[in-house]
Amino acid sequence: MTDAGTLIKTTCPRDCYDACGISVRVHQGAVQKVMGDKDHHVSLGKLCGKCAVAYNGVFRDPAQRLMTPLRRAGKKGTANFQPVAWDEALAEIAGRLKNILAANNSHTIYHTHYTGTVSMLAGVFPTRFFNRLGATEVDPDTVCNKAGHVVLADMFGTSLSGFDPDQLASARCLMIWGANPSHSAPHMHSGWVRSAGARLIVIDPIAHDTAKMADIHLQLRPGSDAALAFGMLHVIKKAGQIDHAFIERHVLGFDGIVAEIDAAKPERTSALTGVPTALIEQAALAFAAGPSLLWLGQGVQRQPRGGNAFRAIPLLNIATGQIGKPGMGFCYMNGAETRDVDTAFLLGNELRPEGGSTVSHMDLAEHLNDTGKMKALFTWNNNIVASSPGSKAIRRGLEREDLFTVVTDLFLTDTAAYADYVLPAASFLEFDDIAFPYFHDTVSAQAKAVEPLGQSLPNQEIFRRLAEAMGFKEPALYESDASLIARLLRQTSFNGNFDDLKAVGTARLRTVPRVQFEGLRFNTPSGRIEVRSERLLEQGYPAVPVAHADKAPSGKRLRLLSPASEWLMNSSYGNDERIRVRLGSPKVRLNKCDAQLRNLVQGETVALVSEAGSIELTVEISPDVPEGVALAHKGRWPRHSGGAININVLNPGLRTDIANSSAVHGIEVELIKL
Ligand SMILES: Nc1nc2c(c(=O)[nH]1)N[C@H]1C(S)=C(S)[C@@H](COP(=O)(O)OP(=O)(O)OC[C@H]3O[C@@H](n4cnc5c(=O)[nH]c(N)nc54)[C@H](O)[C@@H]3O)O[C@H]1N2
Ligand SMILES: Nc1nc2c(c(=O)[nH]1)N[C@H]1C(S)=C(S)[C@@H](COP(=O)(O)OP(=O)(O)OC[C@H]3O[C@@H](n4cnc5c(=O)[nH]c(N)nc54)[C@H](O)[C@@H]3O)O[C@H]1N2
Ligand SMILES: [Mo]
Repeated sequence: MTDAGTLIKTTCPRDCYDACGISVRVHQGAVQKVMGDKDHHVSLGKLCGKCAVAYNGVFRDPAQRLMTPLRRAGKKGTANFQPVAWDEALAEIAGRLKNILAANNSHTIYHTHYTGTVSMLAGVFPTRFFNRLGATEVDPDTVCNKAGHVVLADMFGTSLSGFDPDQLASARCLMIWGANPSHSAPHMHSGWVRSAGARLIVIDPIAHDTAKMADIHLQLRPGSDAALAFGMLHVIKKAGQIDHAFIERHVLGFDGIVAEIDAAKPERTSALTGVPTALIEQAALAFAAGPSLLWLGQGVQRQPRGGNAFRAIPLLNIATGQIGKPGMGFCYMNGAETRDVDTAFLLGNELRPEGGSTVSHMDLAEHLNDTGKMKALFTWNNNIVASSPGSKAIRRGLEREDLFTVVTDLFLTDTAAYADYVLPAASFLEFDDIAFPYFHDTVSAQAKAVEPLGQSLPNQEIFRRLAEAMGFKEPALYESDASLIARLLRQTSFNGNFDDLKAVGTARLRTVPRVQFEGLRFNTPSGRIEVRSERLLEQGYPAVPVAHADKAPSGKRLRLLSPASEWLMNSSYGNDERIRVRLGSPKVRLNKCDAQLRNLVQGETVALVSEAGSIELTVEISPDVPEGVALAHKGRWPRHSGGAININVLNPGLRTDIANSSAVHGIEVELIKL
């Protein structure tokens, strides 16, 4: 207790590497302030700018939050709703769903969900309900990082067991490839990245703030990563730094790439990537000298050949034997498995009928517009009008009068505006949950600080009640929060119950940093790292990675990159007034040569046009953006962006070579002076 109230420790459950510890000051049942937890090893008492604003702004604002269930009372998309009681809303929704089930059409019920919240219960438990329904799932990872997951799992047996960040103390080089921690992991950027004195190499088309503090920044052309990786392997081979003994024992199919490595001479690599030969050599030798850590970003695999790029980049660890020892390894993401936790029980896959289907987010717009395929749509933890490709076609589909749509969210998003029913979700400050951060191997409590605002309910409770309204009998649909939390926590090495975890907020589960792939056992068919993949070959892909670089855009087109914004969390916070002031008008950032070529000046409005649509943005000339690239960060709310559209109006649903996943950073645009 302090004078001003009680402090409650909890955890930020946004889709972010940092997973900050939070301290909530509560007085007389109301939140007074949401702050960083000073005891937390990442947040160290400070939230990032966007969360500090939004958690003390829109997240607690009854005028912005959904307070009751809503039923549509006007044309779809006009956000004309009437409040309705929970029981009534759930009974009516259940009635509509039962009609579909009675006609044996459960697969025409679709649901989309993603990482609006990444806590375990609110993020995963509702899938039990949809599995029981037999609904078609829009595969969540396809809008984000699936290509990377599929490729790493194929090669190493898992994509979810990366280096332990605490290994940085033993490393002499940290290479960040296609991630922008200064936006997407702000505490890692300001703390961890430079904390141990390791040499920093950043590989990114944009000179973002993390790249600016690097010792070496390789500012390559978008989509040229595989060529760059092979060019670096060439340098490493020439310097005699290939670890043949490691390859002999632990790698399958390395022979298959040797000719490609030999051909990837520095001059050729430089021509393909735009990176000067001297920098390629410096970076390659610094990495090979080791011990080195490689952070594989999600941005780099969001490219048309992102799967191939993700097969090529970790070859640097493989070729130099930098796996399975302290200070070495790569990290895409650390799943709960690095804490020995199996979260699969949360999904309820056993409830799913034989042959239950999934589709990619890249096909969502098409399915939405097909009256035979989709008859009902549920969207939870996901704002498809803002975040998914083909936003114009998505809106057209959502306008269908015959489509039954239910959205659950904290806010009346652009997507929710189309719903037949909107169900108000409680925020993370309002219920207990557990989080497994995807960078550090910790376990964190999300602790209820206050009662849910208005009539809002946690996701898990919404879907329990809907299961009841459906008359479903399976006990798994009704498992309590306490039971789910206990089953997760029990699997970890944390010594205590949920109350004990709440007392500390976040528990660090080891005293000695974990070594990635310790013992060098790989869960692949051969038990080795599989550079050559029979499975991918069977699916029609090259057996081994190739030194590919995308062609530069033709004519006067530019490559559009739309990565994470500093002030938004995907589309979350886009409705917070103070955030909107910080964002200003929607911008496109350009190199001055590209601006001059098009006769454009700072501050003028320009139309960006792709095959999918067009959008008007304000020009900002920036030395951080290389020639040939247009940079416009993701996540604005269409409704608050002038023309009621955001950058995804330009996205035709471009997909990766492998895994049918988003290649949103591969879009080409023309700039038209207005
Ligand atoms: N152009 C472009 N588009 C992109 C990307 C890109 O790089 N460029 N990146 C893609 C990526 S990586 C991702 S992950 C997707 C993310 O896209 P989305 O999944 O849409 O992500 P968010 O906007 O963070 O969250 C969605 C919604 O969840 C809601 N929410 C938060 N907590 C809860 C809760 O407890 N319950 C419920 N019911 N709702 C909640 C939020 O209010 C928000 O409206 O966007 C993709 N879109
Ligand atoms: N502030 C904030 N933080 C976030 C999010 C957010 O929206 N805002 N989103 C969260 C989510 S869902 C995710 S998935 C992560 C994503 O976070 P990151 O892994 O950092 O991914 P992105 O933001 O998509 O892009 C990162 C970088 O990839 C670069 N890039 C694009 N194309 C290429 C290429 O061809 N080669 C190389 N080498 N680099 C390329 C971009 O220039 C960008 O700087 O961030 C999470 N954190
Ligand atoms: Mo993502």
